[in-house]
Amino acid sequence: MENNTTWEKTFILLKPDAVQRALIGAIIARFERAGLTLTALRLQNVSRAMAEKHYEAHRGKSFYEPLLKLLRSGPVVIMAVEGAHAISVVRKLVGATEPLNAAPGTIRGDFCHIGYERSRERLGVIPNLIHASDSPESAAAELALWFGKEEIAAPYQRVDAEFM
Ligand code: IDP
Ligand code: MG
Repeated sequence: MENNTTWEKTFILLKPDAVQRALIGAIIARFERAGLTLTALRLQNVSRAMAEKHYEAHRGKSFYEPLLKLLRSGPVVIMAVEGAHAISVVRKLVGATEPLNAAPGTIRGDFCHIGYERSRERLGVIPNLIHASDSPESAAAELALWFGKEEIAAPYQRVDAEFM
């Protein structure tokens, strides 16, 4: 809606563990509650090619193949949101990568608690419910990867925008 340096657009993906645990509504509510504006939303399955493109930066790591498998183990929910400092606000709400160490009050800290050590004994990757872009560059690339321009809603303003 706004066009200035503090207004950001970012990409969020609810992983199959979030969808299968029926946490979609509870998680989206946190982003709405924080003042972010939802501009695109879709539930879909993920092809191998999309999973590879999305996690290109992790190719070659020990958890890469298990990560792709986890991402493709059921439908995901993808979202575009925008707001003041949206990229860092979303990362703050998501919490640390390892749920065992994610602060209470964050999505990962409230809804999952698995640690790296246990994940190695089980899936080989840490199921942590959600992905969110971590920089302006990754947000732009991930929004373009997952959504066509016509899939992003026309700008609209929240009624409480004045205070956000
Ligand atoms: P992020 O999701 O917090 O941005 P990234 O470092 O981008 O974390 O890693 C992508 C995903 O790969 C994580 O969300 C997690 O599911 C998995 N992952 C990352 N590092 C490890 C690890 O050391 N062991 C197991 N899984 C990992
Ligand atoms: Mg990441």
